[in-house]
Parts: sequence; structure tokens; C-alpha cells
Amino acid sequence: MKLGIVGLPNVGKSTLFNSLTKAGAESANYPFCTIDPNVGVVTVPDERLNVLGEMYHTKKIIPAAIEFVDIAGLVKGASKGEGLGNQFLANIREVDAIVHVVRCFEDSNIVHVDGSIDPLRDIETINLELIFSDIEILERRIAKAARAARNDKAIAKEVALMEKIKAHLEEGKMAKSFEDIADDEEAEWLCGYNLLTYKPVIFAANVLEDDLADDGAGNEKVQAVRDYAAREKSEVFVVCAQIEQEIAELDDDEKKMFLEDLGLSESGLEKLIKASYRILGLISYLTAGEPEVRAWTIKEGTKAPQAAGKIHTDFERGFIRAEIVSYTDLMECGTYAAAREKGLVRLEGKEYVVQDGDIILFRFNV
Ligand SMILES: Nc1nc2c(ncn2[C@@H]2O[C@H](COP(=O)(O)OP(=O)(O)O)[C@@H](O)[C@H]2O)c(=O)[nH]1
Ligand SMILES: [Mg+2]
Repeated sequence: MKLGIVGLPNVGKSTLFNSLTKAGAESANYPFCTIDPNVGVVTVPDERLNVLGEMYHTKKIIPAAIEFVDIAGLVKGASKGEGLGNQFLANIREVDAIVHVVRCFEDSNIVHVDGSIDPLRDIETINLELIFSDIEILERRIAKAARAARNDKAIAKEVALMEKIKAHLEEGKMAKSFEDIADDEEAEWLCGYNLLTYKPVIFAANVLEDDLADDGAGNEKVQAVRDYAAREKSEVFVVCAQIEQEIAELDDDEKKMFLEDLGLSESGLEKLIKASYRILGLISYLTAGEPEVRAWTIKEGTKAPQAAGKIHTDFERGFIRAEIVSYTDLMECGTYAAAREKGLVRLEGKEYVVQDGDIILFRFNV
């Protein structure tokens, strides 16, 4: 999973990015590292992995991972190629979801590009750039398809759809809110355009330390972002990027105490990871053994063979069946053998929908 961090300059994107990747990089043994200064990998905290690791005397624990990209350079006019904006917009096109940082904190030492703190105005500014960029994408596609559309009904249908989406965007609306979809084919097309304004968004309301304890309830700017996000069916999480950076320096015990002092039960990183799993409809299944205990991220509703395909395409192609015990059942029984005796290790076939916390052994033949 890949998340892109966007927002106006000086809202706290890089501070957040640095704290996330620092906290994440140290937490585990992960085969990725920081790829370049703007791309970082964060592991997904999952207590179940440690418990399984002990049970199996595991040599290696591999948590699920999220890749973050710090996308700078989004300013008014970015879509018109001012500055490096357009290139940065291209970076966002590959992400699964957008983390949109909005400044809700006052600090006279830190300049705001538009002179005052107004998160809704800032959101509109960024959204407009994303919308312009999407319009351009559609225009290019329409121009390319126009000639073929004259002799091909399917292409003509698609061009008509693109025209409708474009008109929707030209009203200043996001592709996400486009509802005039006739059938599955059209839904698939819309999905395939990779439009920026079609991607799920999580707003990170960057606040002062004082606003953390009540989760921003006393800050009317945060409330404004919440109302906006609710209308858009987006998620919001309240964070103080500066504090997050301090937390990232601490070890686990210190971190817990520090959070308790602030009246918090989890760090911004944990909140963000949960929000992204929710908004993308993701769950984790697990594989466990002595060599390695590992979490695999899949979309809710994924069937066993496709889940197996996450590990290796051979597992999907040659899928025979899956041997599954749920994490809770395994914990209640204490050992795999005991779970098997109680009939809690199930054999599931191609139609089985994988659940969060399923511990799976795939049988395959290629
Ligand atoms: N007071 C305060 N300052 C912050 C916070 N987050 C970032 N800053 C400061 O705001 C400035 C811009 O932050 P930066 O992360 O570089 O913003 P970017 O341009 O969005 O990447 C820096 O001086 C940060 O130290 C915050 O939560 N509180
Ligand atoms: Mg930056």
C-alpha cells in the first residue's frame, strides 16, 4: 500500500513524513529501507505477530508495510506546470490513498502561503489543482479516442462517459462524487483512469500540542475539517506533527509514558495506519512458522486464491486449498495441535473469503 502526503507548503508534511518513517523504520526487521528522501516505508504495528513469534520460536517477524511519499511542490498553479508542480502531481497518480495535511495550528513564526490559517480554503486550493490535473488527463484521453469513437460503439460509449466526468470536474467537483454511472463497465473505466480526485483521502489536521488531549474538539478549525470530511466520506485524524517527531525518537516504554502524559492512547502514526486500513477496506491475514511470522495486507472480501497470490503467483495459479485457524481460536487453544483436535483448523476452498487474523497455510500444486 502506498500513501501520498500532500498539502500546501509549510503545513507540516515533511515533519509528519519524517516522524512516520523514523518511527516505522526502527520498529522492525523489514526487507525495505528508505528508498529515497521522499519515500519511506512504515511497518504496521500488530501485537499478534509478536505473540505468534514466541509461540513458533520464530527467527524473523515481518509486519505489513505502508509506503509513504512526501509530495512537495503543490501550490496554486501546480497543474499549469508552475514550479515543479506537474511532476509532483504525477507522483500522486500511483498512490492508493492521499493523506492531505491541513494546518490547523497558529504559529506566527511559520509563514502561511496565503497569509492566514484557514484549512477549508487550503483544502479547496489543493483540490482545485487535483481537479485541473484530472481534467487534463481526461482531455488527453478523449482526444486520443475521438477518431476511433466514430466507428466503434464501445469507444463512443467510453468517450461519452469521459465527457460527463469532465463536465462534473469542471463544476469544481471531485471525481469521487460522480454518480452518473450506467453499469459495471463504466465503473471499471472510471476506476482505471487513476484520477487523483477519485482516490480516498485522509485529512491530517495538524494542531498544537494543547489540542491533542481532546482530539481537536475544542479547535473550531479542526471541527470545520471534520464537517467537510464527513460530507466527502473521508477520514480525519488529529495530529501534532512536531510532537510526533519527538515521539519517534523514543523507545516503546518511554513512548507509552509520554503518550499517557498527553492523555493519549496511541500515536499519530497508529491513528493514521488505522484510518488508512479503514478507508481502503484492508485487513491482514497471517502466516506463521519457525522461519518467519508475517502479516499480509489484502482487501476485505478477497478470496483464498487471490490472498495466496499476494505471497506468490504460483500459490494463486496452483491453489488447491487453504488450512486456516483464526488467531483468536489459536490463542484460546494454546497450540496448533490442540486447535486441530478441537476441529478449529479448517480446510477451505477457492470460494472462501479470507478474514482478518486468519492464520493460513496454503496448499498448492504447479
Ligand atoms: N508549532 C508547530 N510547528 C510545526 C508543526 N508541524 C510543523 N511545524 C513547523 O512548520 C514548518 C514547516 O513544516 P514542514 O514539515 O517543513 O512543512 P511542509 O512544507 O508542509 O513540508 C517547520 O518549521 C516545522 O517545524 C506543528 O505541529 N506545530
Ligand atoms: Mg516539505
